[in-house]
Amino acid sequence: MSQEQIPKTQLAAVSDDASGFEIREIPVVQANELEPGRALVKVLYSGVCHTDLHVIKDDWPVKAERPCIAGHEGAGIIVAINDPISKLKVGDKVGVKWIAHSCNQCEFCIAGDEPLCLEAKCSGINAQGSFMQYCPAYTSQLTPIPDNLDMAEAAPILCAGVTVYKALKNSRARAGQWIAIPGAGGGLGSLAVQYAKWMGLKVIAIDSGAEKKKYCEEIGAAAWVDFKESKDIVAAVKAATPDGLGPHAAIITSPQPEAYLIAMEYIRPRGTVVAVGLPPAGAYVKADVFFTVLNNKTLTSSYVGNRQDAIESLQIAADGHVKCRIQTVPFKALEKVYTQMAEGSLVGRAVLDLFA
Ligand code: 8ID
Ligand code: ZN
Repeated sequence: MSQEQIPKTQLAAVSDDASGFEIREIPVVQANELEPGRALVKVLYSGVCHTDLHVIKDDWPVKAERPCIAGHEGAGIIVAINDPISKLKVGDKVGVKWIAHSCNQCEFCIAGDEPLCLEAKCSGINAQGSFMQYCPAYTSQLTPIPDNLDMAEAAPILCAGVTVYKALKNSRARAGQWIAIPGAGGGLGSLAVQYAKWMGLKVIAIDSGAEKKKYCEEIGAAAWVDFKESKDIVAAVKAATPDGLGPHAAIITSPQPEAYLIAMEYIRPRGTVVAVGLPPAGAYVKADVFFTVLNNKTLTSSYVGNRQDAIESLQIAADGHVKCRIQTVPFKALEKVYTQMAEGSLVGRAVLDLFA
């Protein structure tokens, strides 16, 4: 069943409670112990998403089943499989995503809305995620990774990439139009800038600090607004469009609630705000009812993507149209990555090398 020696133990980042996590040795599920419908994935790289930090801090109304192992941008190789129906096989390069499992038979799955499946399992919540060297993953949501895409570069696409790619589709913005991206210097946001540009959109990047400004301009943002320095963000975002009416859409990728209080104001009439960032419980979107109606504005949301979105977003990266700025660090640097993420000093994505 297995072509390579599978060790008995491995390192995993295990969280016992909301105080944090510990990287410790745990058993590896052996090939003959794999449940039906599972593959053992040797995780080579895993991106660190702000979601992982929300999960281990118990930020959200949905809590992890503990002990939990977070991580959902895992790029690895199948080393064993127990699934006679799946076309996947040992040696395949695959991605472990946020949606770890879906039934693929319910109304939502059949319509391509697998993230809404009532039986969905999520990495770190009720399925083991990619912050482990050998992940016993469900085959139902494993995503093939194109051969010509570097595995470390593929990792951030598995959540950040697919999520913003889908959100851009849901924004209804068309080539030539303007889009605002709060959170543009972060993992999701910096990929959103690039997918948006590839789709022919003009981007107003909203984030803070000279390094993020420089990076957003390098990857093609047409305008920049610093949310910490700007006295009037709404006016600055509107002024960035040639007619002063504001962008046609906004994709909110900020993990903090403030960005949700102003976006419905700065989009132009008939514009769309797409909620993506997931601030801690108790965050609200602010929208003036009268002007939302008179100006026909839309508030919508976007939650990761389906299997096809994942395949498409990876292919766009493999074709060289988007490239996440990654900082590859050893597994033991996870704590430091979380600290940098919490203080907002990370540009692009940190990617863990699970075996370094
Ligand atoms: O399916 C989904 N909807 C989905 C999928 C994946 C991730 C949602 N998320 C959520 C995460 O849970 C998190 O809440 O998206 C959010 C962003 O994740 P991320 O991109 O992984 O976070 P990051 O790399 O830390 O980047 C966040 C950026 O936001 C900026 C920060 O400076 C940082 O660059 N930011 C903040 I904090 N407040 C801001 C504000 N008010 C802001 N940018 C603009 N305006
Ligand atoms: Zn994520």
